[in-house]
Amino acid sequence: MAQKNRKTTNARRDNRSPTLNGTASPRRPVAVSSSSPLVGVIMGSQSDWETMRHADETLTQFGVNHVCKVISAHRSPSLASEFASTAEAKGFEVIIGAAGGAAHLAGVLAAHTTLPVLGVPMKSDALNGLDSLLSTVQMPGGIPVGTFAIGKAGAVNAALFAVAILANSRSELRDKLHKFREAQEAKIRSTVL
Ligand code: RP5
Repeated sequence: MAQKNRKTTNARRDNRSPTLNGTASPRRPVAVSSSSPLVGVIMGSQSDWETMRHADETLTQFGVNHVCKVISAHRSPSLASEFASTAEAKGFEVIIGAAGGAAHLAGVLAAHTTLPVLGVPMKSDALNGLDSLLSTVQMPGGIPVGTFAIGKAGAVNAALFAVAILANSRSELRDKLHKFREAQEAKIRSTVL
């Protein structure tokens, strides 16, 4: 089952997540065989949870064991370094880093690990997330961060991308991804205005 730090878990308003066909259902146990979390969903502040809960819900929908944590590259730099530098040894395979404003979190995490790091820029008050996007995407050559869209779409897609990475070596996840796409298309085809 997905593990959460207490603070983030307490922030959850709704423990129901969308299913592959888009309807709500109660949270269910993860199905992907792994006793330790495979994906770390790291965000710079508790205030990012309202956006990043969509990554959490998407990973839960696919049954991927993951953790959600608040770690700030600026306010808790040694924690960021410690998490990223020990993640591979702990069995993590993908890290999602989400931050807003001077959004250096994903880049800092990537600097401390060779695991794939996916960056999600938060929509900021001052510049609507353009600051977050540029801070996340403009990495120097040699330290890659796969950067996604600002806000909810980025949170969902980072999670789906993490699933796609994991699916390279897990056929049950590949099947789920195919079903997800089929359900998505069926929903569009059946839409009547
Ligand atoms: C970033 O600063 C966080 O990722 C968040 O998006 C932004 C604002 O943080 P708070 O002031 O709301 O804690 O580090």
